[in-house]
Amino acid sequence: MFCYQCEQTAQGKGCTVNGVCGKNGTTASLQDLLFTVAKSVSRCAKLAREAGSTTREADIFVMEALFTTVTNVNFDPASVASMVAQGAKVLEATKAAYENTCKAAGKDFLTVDVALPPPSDVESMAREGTGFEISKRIEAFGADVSGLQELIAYGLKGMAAYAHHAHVLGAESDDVFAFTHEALDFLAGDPIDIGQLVAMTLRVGEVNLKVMALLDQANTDAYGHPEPSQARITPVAGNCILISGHDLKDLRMLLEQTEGLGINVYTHSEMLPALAYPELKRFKHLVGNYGGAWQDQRQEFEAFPGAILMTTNCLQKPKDGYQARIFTTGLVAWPGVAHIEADQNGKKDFTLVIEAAKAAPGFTSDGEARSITIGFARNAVMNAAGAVVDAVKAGKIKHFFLIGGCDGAKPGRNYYTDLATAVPKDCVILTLACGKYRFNKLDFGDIGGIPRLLDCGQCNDAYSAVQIAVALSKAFECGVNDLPLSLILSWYEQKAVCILLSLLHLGIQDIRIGPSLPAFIGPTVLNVLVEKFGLKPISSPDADLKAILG
Ligand code: SF4
Ligand code: SF3
Repeated sequence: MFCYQCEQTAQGKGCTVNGVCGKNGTTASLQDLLFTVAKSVSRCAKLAREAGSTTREADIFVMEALFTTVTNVNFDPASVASMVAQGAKVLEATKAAYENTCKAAGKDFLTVDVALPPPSDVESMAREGTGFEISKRIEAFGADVSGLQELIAYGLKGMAAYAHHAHVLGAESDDVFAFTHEALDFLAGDPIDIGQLVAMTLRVGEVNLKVMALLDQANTDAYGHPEPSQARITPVAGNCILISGHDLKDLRMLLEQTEGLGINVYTHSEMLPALAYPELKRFKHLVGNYGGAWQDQRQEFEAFPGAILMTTNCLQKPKDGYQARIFTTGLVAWPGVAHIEADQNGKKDFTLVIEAAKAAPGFTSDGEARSITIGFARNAVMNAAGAVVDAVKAGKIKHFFLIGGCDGAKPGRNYYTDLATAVPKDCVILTLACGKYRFNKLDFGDIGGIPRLLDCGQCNDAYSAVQIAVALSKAFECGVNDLPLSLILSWYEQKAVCILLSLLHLGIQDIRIGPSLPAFIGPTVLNVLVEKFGLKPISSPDADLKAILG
């Protein structure tokens, strides 16, 4: 296997034996095969669309296939292999749709040169997948070209995850499906021109911004605008379910099915922002948040005295102590862990989760009541915009820091806590995604009633942060790059990649990223990012603060 798509890749170079994340060689090869099948499906879908055919099956398959290969989503070889088999059928059907549409119109059609993986067992498929290892393209094209190809691929994977979150809420964009096919078709052609590759990279960022807007709209239409809220972070006595991941619809279904049963529901990691949505927080048995970011789950889940539901990334290898009471749903899977499927209408039956919660001891007593303030997505911040602008004009707020992104296990990630705590008292910190768990339980105080720490939400709520920045730039009649605003981001997986591409597409300069630079970025590409966008690796909190504030 060879995989270097996430920040924790072995020795900062690539996982070659087993993934640091827990992905084994078989699953890695199957994911390489799945990605290759997705490229082939998109190749046909693009042609079929150009010929005038619809490609619904291909649209959904490609989105799900890409999301499946995101870090910490699907570790189950059988599940990935069944998607490959499904992809082979979709490929055949899409190819036929293209040819039949052309024939019906009396037009010539191209013979699409895409290999159909033969129906076979998991091991044979995995062997076939080794032929599509990224290392082969690094050998063929060099670090810069293959790295840019992968940057596009990872951006598309992250974007597919967000598109899928919107899709389950009924929000879709045909333009997004069309672009995904176009970009995968581009990759299938093994492009080597650096200029074309960079241009496509920025287009991924552009389209991803649309996807995040779509998801923002879908979430707020379904559950209302997040509002500043107190989220309890200590336990309440009673049986309990912990729900993790990004999928708010799963949470809503779980809340409906557990209402009145005497089971308390807690959010975990990226589900924390759910506690600020009016249509979710109105459920009284959604009592609060338990635990922190994903990489602490093996200790936290073991200690949690109830059932656990993983709706999306980030999943780690379950420990024996909770393997029987953890459940996956959606595209998340781990071999041997019970998986809750949706029916044809997207409805899920969480009876297994509820039974496991009843069988577990639950919390025997209330913890000391403690809470944190969340819910500063765009609407809430816009409502306070007048006060914020006045505070800046009066010199009470000197600078804004966006400190957010994905978390991970590396020791260098203490930088983000150290930076947040070292930010001067006359500065406001915006945060989002699971990286905030490093510091979101600390008391940052307020500036004239404006909290110094504003939690915008999940990683996809980077869209909210962008809207806030745009609103501030309008209020101050300047460009976003001229605002007293600095972005210091942490990255881990491919959702962070697509968000970074969206920020670059918007022309945002001088972003600092860490804890380390992606292994897939070659030296020439890094130079482009540094020269064109002023992208910088993080250094030390003191040095970075000095450089930012002067
Ligand atoms: Fe390694 Fe990350 Fe790939 Fe997992 S996803 S195999 S940790 S590079
Ligand atoms: Fe975190 Fe996985 Fe990325 Fe949604 S939960 S930000 S790492």
